[in-house]
Amino acid sequence: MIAMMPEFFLKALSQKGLDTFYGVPDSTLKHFCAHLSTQVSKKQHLICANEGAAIGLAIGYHLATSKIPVIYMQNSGLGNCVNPLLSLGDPDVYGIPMLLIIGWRGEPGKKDEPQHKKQGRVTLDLLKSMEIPFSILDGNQKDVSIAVDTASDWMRTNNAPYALVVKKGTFESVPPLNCEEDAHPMTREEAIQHILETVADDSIIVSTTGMASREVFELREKMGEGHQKDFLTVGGMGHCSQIAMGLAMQKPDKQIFCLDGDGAALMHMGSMAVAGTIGLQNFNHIVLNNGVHDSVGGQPTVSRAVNLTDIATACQYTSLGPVNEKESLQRAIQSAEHAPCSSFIEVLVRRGHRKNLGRPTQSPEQNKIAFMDYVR
Ligand SMILES: Cc1ncc(C[n+]2csc(CCOP(=O)(O)OP(=O)(O)O)c2C)c(N)n1
Repeated sequence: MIAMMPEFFLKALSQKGLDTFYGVPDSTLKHFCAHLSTQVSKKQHLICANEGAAIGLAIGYHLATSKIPVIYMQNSGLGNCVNPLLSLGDPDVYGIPMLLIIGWRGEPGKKDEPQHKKQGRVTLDLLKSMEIPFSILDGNQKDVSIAVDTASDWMRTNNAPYALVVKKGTFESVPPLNCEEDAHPMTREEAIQHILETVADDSIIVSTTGMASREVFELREKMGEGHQKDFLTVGGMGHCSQIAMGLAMQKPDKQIFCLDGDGAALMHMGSMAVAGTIGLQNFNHIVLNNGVHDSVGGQPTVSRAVNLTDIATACQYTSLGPVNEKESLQRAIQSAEHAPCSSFIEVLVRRGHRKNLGRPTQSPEQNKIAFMDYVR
């Protein structure tokens, strides 16, 4: 398959007046996202908390300017925006023209991870049932220009959304994002290793979507341990704290540790308010804050500009951080185990991951069965 330069696509869009972007990053779109971050001003490109929020911002933009916004996402994010698309953007309601750029993970016939299979298989049908017309993009520049023209005409005539579904490998690589380096001593993987080594032996781990869960899996292998104490939240980004809380409510005698990402925690931050106020002595929420969406290309989140620890305190958690090195992390974990209510540890870590990081060799179903056996 030929790949196209992100620059070509950006130009094709801007020739149609499509020059303002909202979205949540995705690995299929990471080269396009990197290009946006360097070529488009901050006023015209915002990385959003979740895909539904991106639709909201896009609607506000259209109301203010009459122009057509662009929203990018991974196909797993479609679920987050079904409601605002159908109950606001749809021509049966307000009729808001907007262009969705959707990275197609799990395309049928292509090898991908279990969490992407069904989502990939139903992506086009999902759009069809939502009555959102679409074109499929690969790196063929001629087809891309035609698709952008078709989308633009359709959105303007019908005042309604149109989608471009982007295949893996569509974009030529561009240099990775050059974020300012920070000096925190631990990587996310090192922090996870310290956590696994410090928590009481019978503790339960619920880890977030992306590299963190892959690291938990590989670390257990390295430590010669089984995987039965870990629930890997391979999909459902942003919901791992609620899975952990659901477990904590039913298993008061076990300490539950949620290993969250900053992007994931921000994605559904309302859950922190519920988890904090409910006050569970065995619920421990750890956010591994690297300031970026490391798993899909390192695009920045706003987590270093807000104070997650203060937010947690305001949500009634016992906050035991922030910490950024082994000893203070270990001390915080020990205090968390004795805290009378929900506890929160923000761990500031360096961005990045091992290049040879593998993927779980157990299926999600095997993970679930072993985990449920253990929890019982
Ligand atoms: C709803 C949804 N949107 C987007 C994605 C793609 N995605 C997978 S991991 C990830 C980044 C997670 O960032 P963070 O929680 O900060 O963890 P990090 O990768 O930095 O460890 C994204 C955006 C997804 N899986 N689900």
